[in-house]
Amino acid sequence: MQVRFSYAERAAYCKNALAKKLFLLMDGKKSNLALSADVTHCEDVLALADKIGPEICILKIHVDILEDFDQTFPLELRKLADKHNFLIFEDRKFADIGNTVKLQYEKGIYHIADWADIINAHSLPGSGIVSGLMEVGLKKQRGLLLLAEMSSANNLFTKDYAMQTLRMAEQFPEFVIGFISQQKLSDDPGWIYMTPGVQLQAGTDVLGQQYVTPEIALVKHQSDIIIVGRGIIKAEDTLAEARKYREAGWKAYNVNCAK
Ligand code: S5P
Repeated sequence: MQVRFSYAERAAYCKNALAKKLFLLMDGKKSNLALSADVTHCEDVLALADKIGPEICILKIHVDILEDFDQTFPLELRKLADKHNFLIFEDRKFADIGNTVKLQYEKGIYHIADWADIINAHSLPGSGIVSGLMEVGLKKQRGLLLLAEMSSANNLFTKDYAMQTLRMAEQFPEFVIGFISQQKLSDDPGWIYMTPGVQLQAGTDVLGQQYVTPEIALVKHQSDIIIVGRGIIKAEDTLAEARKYREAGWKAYNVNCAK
């Protein structure tokens, strides 16, 4: 089995300050769990953030599914992120030309750049998408993930697309922190891989989502962070369930970690 550097060691390879911070946060907090808080009211996101916050390294949201978004929401979320020491990831999946994504990131109702530590984007439109987002995010010390693969059935991603996405990321190491992917893509220890489509039992949902277990994602596929949504938020006891995922994630990380 391939031995890997610890998260703490990998911090030294990051060219982006936020990526470094995330690796050290994961190491210090002993968590490689990201919660996907896919609920549609602000108070429900905030309640999850307060309850599950101590267990996670990242809280991921879709701000555009909130029915009652107002400008106090990001401020409240930031307070909880500081209180519990996690990063905020807006799963916006930008996918347009550089000039448009720049506006979508900075302007509109949400002002995503003002509060999201991490955002993600498709590489499909070409490197202008990264340049556009970087014009806004770099000075605010934000980080970008590129989608190299997706978890959904019958998706159009290919191995070649993932490799070209990696090549694109390599052009912007000061802003791109890693990938949304199902597996590790490169031997450079500075990239962070986040894998969605994770539940304690492998399976599918009725709309084509495909789940692997934390062990498959982190040991077999050498990813770094498990992103878990309904596996936790639909549980009767969300905190107890989050703890199970956190434990499973940390145990899986330690299987092939060098330290
Ligand atoms: O390939 C992907 C990429 C993402 S970011 N597959 C995904 O499922 N996601 C997101 O992860 C998706 O938008 C959702 O917010 C979360 C998975 O949620 P779950 O409830 O299926 O765990």
